[in-house]
Amino acid sequence: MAFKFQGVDFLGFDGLLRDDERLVRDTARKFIEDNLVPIIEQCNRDGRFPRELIQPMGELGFFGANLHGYGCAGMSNVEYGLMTQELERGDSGVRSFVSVQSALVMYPIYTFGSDEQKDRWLPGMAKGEKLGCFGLTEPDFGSNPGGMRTRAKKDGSEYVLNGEKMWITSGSIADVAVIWAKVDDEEGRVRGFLVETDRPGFSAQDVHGKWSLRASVTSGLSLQDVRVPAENLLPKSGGLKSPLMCLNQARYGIGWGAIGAAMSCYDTALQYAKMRKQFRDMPIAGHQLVQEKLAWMITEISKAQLLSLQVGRLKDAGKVEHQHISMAKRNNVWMALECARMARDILGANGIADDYPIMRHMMNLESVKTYEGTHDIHALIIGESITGIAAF
Ligand code: TGC
Ligand code: FAD
Repeated sequence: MAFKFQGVDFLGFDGLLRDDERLVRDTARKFIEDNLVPIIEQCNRDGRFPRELIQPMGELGFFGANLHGYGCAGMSNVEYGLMTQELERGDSGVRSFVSVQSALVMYPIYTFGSDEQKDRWLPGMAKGEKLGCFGLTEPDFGSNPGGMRTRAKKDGSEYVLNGEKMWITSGSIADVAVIWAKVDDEEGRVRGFLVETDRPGFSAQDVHGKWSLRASVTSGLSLQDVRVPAENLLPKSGGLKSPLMCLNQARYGIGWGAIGAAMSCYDTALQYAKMRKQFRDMPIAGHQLVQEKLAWMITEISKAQLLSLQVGRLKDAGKVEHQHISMAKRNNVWMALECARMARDILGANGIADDYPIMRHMMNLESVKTYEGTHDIHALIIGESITGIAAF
């Protein structure tokens, strides 16, 4: 028996938001409540991504939401973050899908692409008619993408791509893959390529047996002598900095998204604790140790909200640094995972059942802690920014 979400605002956070920001948040909240919450537990059981939500999410402007033109909603970064918060309150896998489509595929086309590439892909992607994936990680290179082995070799008016990418969200459902490869003729400089997924030599195999992000498609990609016209190179991409710029966009959304997952766990635990009675016919919410857990959760959620809002305001002002985003991603995902574990504990045995969303969030957050830079890699990014010494 799941509870209806009551909203989480201890410090008057809503008062820090503008009307349009609250409107975006409330629209996304209602969409998730009406469309995802009723089906997500079954999707999770079945290991099924709810594709039926792609079109309505496109109609609401959820894809490429903080980009301008090409049919995108042109939201501010704070609005975009509040939207990802609500998506992840529903499920990290659905937020992942939107993050990849928006931050990891539309953003690089928008930022590094030619006018032709933008015209060809962005309007359809904004509507959800065309889907994308982002291939950076390889079987032997996760935290250290600079070691990648995928190669692109110029051959007349074409590039020939060879390599393997691993753990790629939306890999087998994408129409286009943004593939990061070292270019032989440019002394191994990393550049981005748009690879249509129906090209000969391209294949995607789904990863099965995941205990996390079960409502999200995760695939391995294989590129064997895949030929793309030279116009498929993202012309303004150059160096590892380019994919890392895309990661900043996605990590920013994850920082907010994790707050959503934490809110879902906290709100469930609070409502349960007020209802469940043990000893002296008293709700467990009346026991000091349970209150301490709830107090920890609401404190950490409130701090995370303020952190993400400040990072969002800096981003909207063009003043954000990638280490600020690392702090939000690292702290908020850790905080959400701790909330999930405490909330699970408060629900006792009921906490392990999918009648409640907690265990699903907990399992999802294990992936979120690892992808887009692990918790420890983000500690090293912050460490480098304050010491000037790279310790990777
Ligand atoms: P390093 O030498 O430090 O940097 C290379 C160049 O890039 C610059 N730079 C950045 N620029 C923009 N944003 C950032 N975040 C940047 N970080 C570094 C840097 O200044 C340098 O510029 P230049 O001009 O000197 O060339 O590179 P490194 O090889 O030492 O690696 C640094 C490190 C470890 C931080 C980086 O490789 C890293 O972030 N590793 C983690 C990998 C990762 O996050 N992968 C994510 C894959 S995608 C994914 O997980 C999708 S999940 C689905 C979903 O989002 O829901
Ligand atoms: P590793 O890099 O092998 O790290 C293993 C452990 O070693 C970690 O604890 C890490 O913190 C630690 N470690 C590594 N280096 C250091 C160091 N220098 N100092 C201290 N500790 C270190 N990638 C994509 O490109 N596109 C996607 O769409 C995508 N989607 C994903 C979806 C899911 C569900 C998952 C799980 C992953 C996805 N990824 C994707 C891959 C993800 O980005 C990588 O898993 C992540 O970057 C970590 O790489 P790794 O798994 O190889 O771990």
